[in-house]
Amino acid sequence: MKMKLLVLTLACAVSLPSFAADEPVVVIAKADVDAAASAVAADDDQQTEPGSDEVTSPSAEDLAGRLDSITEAFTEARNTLDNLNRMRFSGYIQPQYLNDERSINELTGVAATRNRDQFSVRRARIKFAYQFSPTSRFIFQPDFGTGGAPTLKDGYVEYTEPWTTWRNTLTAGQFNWPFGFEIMYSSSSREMPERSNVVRTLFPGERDRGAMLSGVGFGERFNYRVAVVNGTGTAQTFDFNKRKDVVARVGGTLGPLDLGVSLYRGAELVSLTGLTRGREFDKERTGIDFQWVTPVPGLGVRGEYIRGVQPPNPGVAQTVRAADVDGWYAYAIQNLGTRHQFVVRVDEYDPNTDTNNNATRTIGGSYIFHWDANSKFMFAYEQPELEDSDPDDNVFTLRYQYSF
Ligand SMILES: [Ca+2]
Ligand SMILES: [Ca+2]
Ligand SMILES: [Ca+2]
Repeated sequence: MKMKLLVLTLACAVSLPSFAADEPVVVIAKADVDAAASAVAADDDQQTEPGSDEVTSPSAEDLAGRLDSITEAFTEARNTLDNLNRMRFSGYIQPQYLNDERSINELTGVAATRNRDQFSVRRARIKFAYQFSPTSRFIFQPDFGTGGAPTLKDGYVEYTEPWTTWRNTLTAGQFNWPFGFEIMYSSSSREMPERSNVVRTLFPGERDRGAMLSGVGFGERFNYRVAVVNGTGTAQTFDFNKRKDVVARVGGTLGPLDLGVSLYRGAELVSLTGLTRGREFDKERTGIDFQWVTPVPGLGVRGEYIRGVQPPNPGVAQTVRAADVDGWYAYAIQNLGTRHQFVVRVDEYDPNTDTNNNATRTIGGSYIFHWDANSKFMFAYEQPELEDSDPDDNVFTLRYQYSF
C-alpha cells in the first residue's frame, strides 16, 4: 500500500509541472516515471528477501503494470490538455439602453417601428481560435446580438510562413477589410458605442470574403495587408459581379506615432430604374490614419481621413452618377488612472463633395468606468448636425460590457 502511494506521489510530482509547461515535457515526464518505477522495483526486490513473508505485498511486475497504466492515463490527460491548450475562447456581451430623439411610437411591426428607445443586446460574441502549430490558425466568431438570427462575423484560416522574420500570413475566408484603423479596431475596445459615420457608410459591416496577404517587418515598425475580396461585404450571400475588389493598407510606427495609408479599388453592380440587371460603378476609397500617444499623461489622439467614389443607391434613375465623397473623424481619449476614460469624438461625412450643405458633422463624447478587468460601463452622447440645420436626432447610449 505504501509503495502504491509512493509511486502515485512520484508520478504526480513528475507530471504536475508538465501540465503547466509546454509541449515536449511529456516525454521527459514519462521517462522520469519509468525511472522511478525501476527504482521502486529494485527497492521492492531487496525488501522481499528471504525471511520476509508479507502475503499482500505486490510483486515488481504488478507495480510495473500499475505504473504503466498510470503513465498511460497521464499521457492521455496530457494529450487532452494539449488539445485544449491549442483552443482559445474569448467573448463579450453588450447589453444597452438607447435613447434617440428620432423615436416615434408606432405599431407597424418590429422591423418598421420608428421607436428606437429601447433595451437591447448590441453585440454578443464568442470567438474560437484553434492553433495546432505556429504556422496555421483557425478563427470563428459568430454574433448573437441585435439582428435576430446569429450571423458570422469572422470565419477564416491563416497560414504563416516559418522561413522569414516577416511572418507573412495568408488569410482566407471572411475577415475585416484591411483599411484604416477603425474598421479593424475591436468593438469591445472602441471608446464610442459605434464606429464613425464615414466608416459605417463606406464600409458597412466592416467585413468581406476573400484572401489576404499580410506581414510585419523592420523590427515590427512596418506592416502591410493586401486583400482581394468580393466587394459585396457580408450583407449579401454572394458577389453580383465577376470583378473582385482590391483593398490594402501599409502602416508604420515612429515611436509614439502610428501612421497608415489605405487604398480600395473596385466596382459595384447597381440596379437602376429600367435596368434591373444593373450597371457597374467605380467604388474607390483612399485613406490616411494616425494614432498618437501624446506626451500628456494618459492622453491618446487618433484620426482618419477617407475620400472616395461611391456608387449610387439601387433603384435610382439611369442618369445618376457615382458621387465623390469624403469624411473624417478625430478622437481624444483621456485616461485617468486605470478606471476612468473621458472621450471626445468629432466626425464628418459628406455624401457629395460637389453639393453644398449636405455633410453631417457629429460631436460626441463618452465616459467609461471600468468596474473590473472584465466589465465596464459606458455613458455616451452624440449630436449629429447638418451644415445648415440641426435635426432632432441626438442619441444617448448607456452600455454595459462584460468581456473575457
Ligand atoms: Ca465584386
Ligand atoms: Ca457636400
Ligand atoms: Ca442633431
